[in-house]
Amino acid sequence: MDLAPHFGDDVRARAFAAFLESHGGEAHIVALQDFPDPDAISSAMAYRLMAAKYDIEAEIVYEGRISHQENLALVHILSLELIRFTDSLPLDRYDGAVYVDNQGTTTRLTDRLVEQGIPTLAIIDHHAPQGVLQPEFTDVRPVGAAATIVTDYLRSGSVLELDADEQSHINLATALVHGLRTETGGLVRAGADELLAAAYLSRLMDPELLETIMRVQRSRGTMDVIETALSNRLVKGGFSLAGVGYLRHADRDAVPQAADFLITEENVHTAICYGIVQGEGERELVVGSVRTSKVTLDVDQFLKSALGSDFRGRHYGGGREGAGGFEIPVGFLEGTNDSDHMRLKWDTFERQIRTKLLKAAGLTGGEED
Ligand SMILES: [Mn+2]
Repeated sequence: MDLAPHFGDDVRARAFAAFLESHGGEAHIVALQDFPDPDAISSAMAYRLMAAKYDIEAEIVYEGRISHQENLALVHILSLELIRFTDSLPLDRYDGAVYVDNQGTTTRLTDRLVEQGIPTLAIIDHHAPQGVLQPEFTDVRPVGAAATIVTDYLRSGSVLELDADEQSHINLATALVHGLRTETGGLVRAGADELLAAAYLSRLMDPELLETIMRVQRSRGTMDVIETALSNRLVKGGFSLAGVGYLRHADRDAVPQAADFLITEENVHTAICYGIVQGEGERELVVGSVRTSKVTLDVDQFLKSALGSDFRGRHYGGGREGAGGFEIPVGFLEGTNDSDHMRLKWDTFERQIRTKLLKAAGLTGGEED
């Protein structure tokens, strides 16, 4: 575990300010992962506000869906402008692309932006280095949240001084605290860097606003997915594996929520939940979420070695400390309504995923039967 502090880095903050200055007056696209979470959303907000200082117009774009009720609340309550990508959005209007809380591997926008020849300007992220894009400015720190990094820029005052009388600054500070909280299990898994960032933001955030964002209940669909995960789970050697079958695109975020719930069981240190999400049109994707409390388990390595990569060498999964996820395209097998065929398809994916995960976990025997 890396114990050196990563918050309070004035050198990086000044480098970020210099980067923005050299791009003054431009239009930037801030590409978020396909299913943006509060860490990504709040960090992108911070980029937008800081960039505005240099007359840079930053638009926050994502291609998937915002499905978690709390995330929707965040967007609505703070009336954030997030753009959902559709083919009618002309990408050539942007001078450059910025990736926040991701390194281009978890957004479908990457390929589109590269194809359009949009230069990769910056990566600000806290996941393990992916090395796919070569940006002009990189700040990848092994901290608990992307919000930690952007808060460090704000703290340094190199770009902009936050003002407690400015509503947009209060909203940003509140959103960043929400990002820090959700990314660290309510600060329970927060490192010193996250706590320093939260302490800095506490002077500006609005607790009532944060409570409003958090006071959102789970949908029926999410409860159903959690119920399925509970009844289907296989507990073995501290691992809890649960396949939940098919789920609607809108319920996609129920998968990490189910994993969050499964890890609360006695003697379980690692919970993995997965299902097949049926997207718009006929797209189908196996999505999975991992949560672990086992400090010696490197989730990123675990998923990469368990699930491997596609023909282009892109890993199906990855992660950070304590959490991770994976996405596997169903590909040629997608798009059928025949119930026998659908059951067979699920059984095949379920068996393959479970076998690979148990093998990587060192729990040989693969299947329970
Ligand atoms: Mn994050």
